[in-house]
Amino acid sequence: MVWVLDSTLREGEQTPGVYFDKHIKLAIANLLDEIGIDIIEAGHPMVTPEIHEAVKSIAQKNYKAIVGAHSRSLKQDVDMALECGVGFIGVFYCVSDERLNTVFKKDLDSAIKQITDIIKYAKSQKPDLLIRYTPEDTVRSQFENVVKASVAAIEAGADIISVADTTGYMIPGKRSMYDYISRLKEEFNKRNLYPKVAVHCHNDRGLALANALDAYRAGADIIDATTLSLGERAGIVDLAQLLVVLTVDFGENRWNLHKLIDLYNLVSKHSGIPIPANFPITGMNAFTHCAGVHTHAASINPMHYESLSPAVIGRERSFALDHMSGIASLRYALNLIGESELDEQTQYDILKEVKSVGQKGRMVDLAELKHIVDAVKHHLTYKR
Ligand code: HCA
Ligand code: CU
Repeated sequence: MVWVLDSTLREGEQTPGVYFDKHIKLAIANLLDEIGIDIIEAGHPMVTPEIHEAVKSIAQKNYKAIVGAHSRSLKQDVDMALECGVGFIGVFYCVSDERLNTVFKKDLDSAIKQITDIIKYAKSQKPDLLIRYTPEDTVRSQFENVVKASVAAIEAGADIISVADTTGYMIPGKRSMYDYISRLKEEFNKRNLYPKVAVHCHNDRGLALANALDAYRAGADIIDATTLSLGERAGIVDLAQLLVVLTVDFGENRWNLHKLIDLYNLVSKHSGIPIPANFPITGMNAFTHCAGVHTHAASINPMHYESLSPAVIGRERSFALDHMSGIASLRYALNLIGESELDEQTQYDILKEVKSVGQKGRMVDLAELKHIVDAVKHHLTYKR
């Protein structure tokens, strides 16, 4: 059973220009909990007093979900996170030679000391706290450094090691997340260490979900995602896509997927980021058939042009009327507006009008279709 960690409120709020008011953060967290998300990463309390306040109020909601905070490997960050009452804390520290030499100006051993001191401290303050250590930019860091820091972190009390593809660098079959996770787990197991392994995949190459599924295949225990794929740059794994694939294709059937649309509408409205019309699962067109050949076959049996049922997330399929439409789509739509009795010539006259509206780059909805039907009927009586 894999856990899903949602980071809409932490990684997602790092999307340029995105800010959620405290009451919106709470509403988002409520929906995440109703969906059945395992861990809600609620924010990095040290960043602003508003985030601090929000993490605290989310942590006090008594959700089924574990509420977590993000934290640098610094005592003041950990103290603030603990003060919020969270059950999970994610500390991160990059251990690549390049970052150590040019940014932190520290050697690996002193970095590891800082990481392990902070983990021991956090654990001593709250023994049942779930602690994740992330060697940021894991996959581009020297593997030996990652292993050394992670092993030390586990021995200091970390429960979860997260493999972060911070820059969306991995490629299935080439720089494989499957291989990376397998090798890392081997290193742990060799030392009789069995931490949970998490994966955090950025989408810079559009491969975040593919890499996350590669990690899952290698036995990752936790997958990070955000609503609408929000996050730094191109964001991370999209939550709805992840949950639907895990449910439909991998039998991980634990989530209330019917709440996803409410979540996406809420997040889209308050982030100012529209849901692209062709976004998988939640986009307006995700279950809309258009070309005549498609609608004809799909109206006989949707499986001809669908490998996912819209019912999985409580949506309905639709058939678009535009310049691509054929008589089958039109008849289907005419049925829906109670106009199934029109003679064939009239139907073709209506189709001609629909196509001419479509050629202007617009779709005809059912309300407009009624007007077209009325106009065509009127024209016929007038002509006779
Ligand atoms: C960040 C970078 C991060 C951290 C992930 C983690 C990443 O914004 O701090 O702490 O698990 O992509 O590496 O999101
Ligand atoms: Cu990230």
